[in-house]
Amino acid sequence: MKALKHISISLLSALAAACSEEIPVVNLGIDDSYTIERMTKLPLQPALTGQSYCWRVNGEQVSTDRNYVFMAADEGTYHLSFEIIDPENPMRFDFDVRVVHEEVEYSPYIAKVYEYCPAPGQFVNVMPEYSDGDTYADMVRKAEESISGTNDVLVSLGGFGGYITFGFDHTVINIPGQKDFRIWGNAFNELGSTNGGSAEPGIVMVSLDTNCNGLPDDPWYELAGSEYHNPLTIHNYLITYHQPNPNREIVADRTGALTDLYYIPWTDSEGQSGYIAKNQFHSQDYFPKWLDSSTLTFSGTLLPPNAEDRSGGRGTNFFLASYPWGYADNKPNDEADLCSFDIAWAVDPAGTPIALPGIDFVRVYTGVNQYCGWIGETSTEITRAADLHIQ
Ligand SMILES: [Ca+2]
Ligand SMILES: [Ca+2]
Ligand SMILES: [Ca+2]
Repeated sequence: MKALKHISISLLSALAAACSEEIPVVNLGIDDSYTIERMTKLPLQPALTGQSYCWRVNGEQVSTDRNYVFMAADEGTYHLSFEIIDPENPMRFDFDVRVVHEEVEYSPYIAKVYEYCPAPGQFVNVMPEYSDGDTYADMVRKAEESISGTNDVLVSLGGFGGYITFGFDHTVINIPGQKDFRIWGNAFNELGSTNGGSAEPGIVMVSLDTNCNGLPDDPWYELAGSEYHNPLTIHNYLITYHQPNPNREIVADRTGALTDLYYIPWTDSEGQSGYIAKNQFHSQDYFPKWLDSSTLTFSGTLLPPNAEDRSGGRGTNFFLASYPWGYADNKPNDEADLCSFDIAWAVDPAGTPIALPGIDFVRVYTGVNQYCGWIGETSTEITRAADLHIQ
């Protein structure tokens, strides 16, 4: 009995010794192979550390960070390698990722609206419509009903800074050398013009769900459009709108088109101040009614004014010129290429281009702070967006 027990223990020890030669003591935390659907993220987080790192896909270096998120637009098998460069413990690990077609077909159009935060404006509380008792969540849902799929209902972002954040049912892959997604608005060219008439340019920002939690809480990057380096463009601009003062004197302009000139006051980071007036065409409240704060602050890149008063200063005929490229609600929808965006235009807050493999979230905000007489404040509108890589 005693001898038998001794033999068993020796056998176990021998087995354990044999196993330890084949299985590494510390697990790298990366599998030998993966299968994922196209246009989804595979977060790879090795458990081992070293001096520096190198990730390769099919032999081409793609990252030197410790963690890497793999994604691909095309189906097929991809050969990945991860290398730890270290004088003490260097290592290299090769593995395959099989990218397959999605089980449930993707939609190219907006699947979800995450945020709807318009600045005050003449179409706020109307597009989408606010009903008594609506909460912020109700307004986000209404915005989503307006612009998701092919619903094509205008959502207004109000004056400068007002924004909307949306996403798709998959990750939009940044295909090199190609535009990646398109946004529809309601810009149009004045008869006989090819460069605008009613262009209300909105800045477009993108974000990758780096922490893979499904929420837009990751770094944001501006897509640098044609005016990004224009010396008249103001970066890190900030504006604060104030609730109307109930004791203000109601003053109309001499045409009667503007019924309340000193309706919503604003102040900005340039030391300027002004008002969003109320006009006779839109008599509802212009400050978002689901908010109970007394002020509303937005920041971002301020584009130079694009409006020209062609009525000789009477404020009755404004021409809103379109910028060459890179803005939403800036070119007519039938100019598909100029309504489309390349993720490769992304820059970090210092203006340095950043290479994003793909994006999960898009944010659009009104990019000008401009008041145009009887047509009111300039506000970006959108109706739809699509991933150009899903046919
Ligand atoms: Ca691209
Ligand atoms: Ca996130
Ligand atoms: Ca518009």
